Amino acid sequence: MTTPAPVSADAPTWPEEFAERYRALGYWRGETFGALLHERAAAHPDRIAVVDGERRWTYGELDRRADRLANGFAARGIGKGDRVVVQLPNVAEFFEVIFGLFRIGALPVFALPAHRETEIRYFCEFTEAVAYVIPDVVAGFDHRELAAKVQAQAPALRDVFVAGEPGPHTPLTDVARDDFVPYDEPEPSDLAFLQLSGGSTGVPKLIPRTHDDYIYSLWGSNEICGVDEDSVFLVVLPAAHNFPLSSPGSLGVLYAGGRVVLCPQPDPETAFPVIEREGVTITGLVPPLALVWTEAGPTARYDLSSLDVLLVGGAKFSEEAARRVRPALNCTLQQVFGMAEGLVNYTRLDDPVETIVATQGRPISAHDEIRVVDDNDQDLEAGQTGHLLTRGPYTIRGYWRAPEHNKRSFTEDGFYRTGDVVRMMERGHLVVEGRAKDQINRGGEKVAPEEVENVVLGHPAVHDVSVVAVPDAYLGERTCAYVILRADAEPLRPVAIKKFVREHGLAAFKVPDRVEFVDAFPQTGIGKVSKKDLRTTAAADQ
Ligand code: OOB
Repeated sequence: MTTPAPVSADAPTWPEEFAERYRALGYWRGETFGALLHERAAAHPDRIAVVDGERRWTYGELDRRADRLANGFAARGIGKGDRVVVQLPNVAEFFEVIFGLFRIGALPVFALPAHRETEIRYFCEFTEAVAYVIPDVVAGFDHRELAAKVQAQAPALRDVFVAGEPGPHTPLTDVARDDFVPYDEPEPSDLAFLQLSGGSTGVPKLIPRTHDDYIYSLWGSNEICGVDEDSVFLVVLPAAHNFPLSSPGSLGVLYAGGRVVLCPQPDPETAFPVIEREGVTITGLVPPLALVWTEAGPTARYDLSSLDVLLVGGAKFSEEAARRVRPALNCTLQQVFGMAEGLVNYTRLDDPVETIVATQGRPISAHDEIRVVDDNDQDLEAGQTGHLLTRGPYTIRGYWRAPEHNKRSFTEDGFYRTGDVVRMMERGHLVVEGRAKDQINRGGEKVAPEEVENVVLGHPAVHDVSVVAVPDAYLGERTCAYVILRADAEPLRPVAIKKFVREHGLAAFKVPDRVEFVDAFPQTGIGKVSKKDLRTTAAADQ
């Protein structure tokens, strides 16, 4: 039995003996994000770091921009440990903002572009964020209006910074300043940011990652994915998500001194010309997009020959689809099975084809501890299917400010209960067989049924609701809400429920794809709603 992780006010962390071990092994190198950008910029100031359309920032320029924002943030009283919600699309400003915050030890909270009022208000209130960084208008949605609404409700939120036309808020360009403003620098063992969990409960959980642990996952990934200073990485998925950020992602590529190219939209019509123009060598996609790309590849009018490695993950990639990648795009497929809580598995570039197409890879680290257990936490024999538990040098020991939830999500000796059901092959590769957590994986976008149910229950005509996954050929899963109306309610059309959820301010990917009205739910032996039976009905009724 190991000593329990020390519990800080905000989150449990690694017990000292583990921290010492990870340092002694050379995994935790004592680096911080702020300092490493300085070093890269000093070593190769003129090399291109970030490309966004016509904008090309060298390492020197990115470093100067991050410095100027760090000064500006500090001048506005933002400091070490303060939370700042960052919700930017795939634009260059994303990098100057996060490195500016890293430098002063303030913690970006990585919201996704799809998040709306409900999620953003929760992030701002729960983290007591002091600032919120937004674009102006994206795809017709005005983030400045959303920010104004949220600011009226979140007392700690002093500043809204806008990359673009500021409206009533502060333009990011006004924040930057050349004169040095003193600030406290973070330690490598300090928190660097808060990521979001896909979640299986009513509200998303926040994932506290340190400089030490995250940087290890970056260079560990770089070695496995063949990333070096010649790599050109295309950010296709939302930049703030853990997969395009760190597996090996934009931050891995910046660590290696390579080039990050931002893609505004993920479709082949947008991405393929960028691949040709910028000589992109590596990128990462969720399975539905990988399907679209492999269909478009053979007849593409663009030269995709620079593309070496295509990472696919976030949800299960079918073996059938995986086999199509090389013939269609003439590159090596690398499956990635990761989670923002930590553990990331990759198939290796030199694995046999059968391993690449039929498994979801093996862990980054020899010190990622993997257990596959039954319902009673008993270890299973190799090759048997069970619950995946993990502990290691870049897997968190607890969510941020969630002590009750942590008791359920972690074992006493610090293993994270992933909620994934897996089988381990010889040589340690994992096959994802399913999921035990109540979460819907909509093409890599995670939906917590409980969160959607809570919103639908607020509709005046609704008596009860249960949200389940329906299998889908394209997204893997879609959502279906079974609704029981109140006895005295007028009949409703499905669209009324969808509209209600959207207007409540949930991200569009959480709006139920299907709504079915029923008189009662199937029940389990002890009278609980049987989601299993609902899933079977939903799948049969398609
Ligand atoms: C990535 O991170 P999250 O935090 O959005 O979601 C994690 C969950 C996993 O627990 C698993 O349920 C599912 O997403 N998942 C996969 C998968 N990759 C992720 N399920 C089956 N096959 C796969 N290849 O999704 C994420 C983080 C870093 C790298 C890649 C993905």
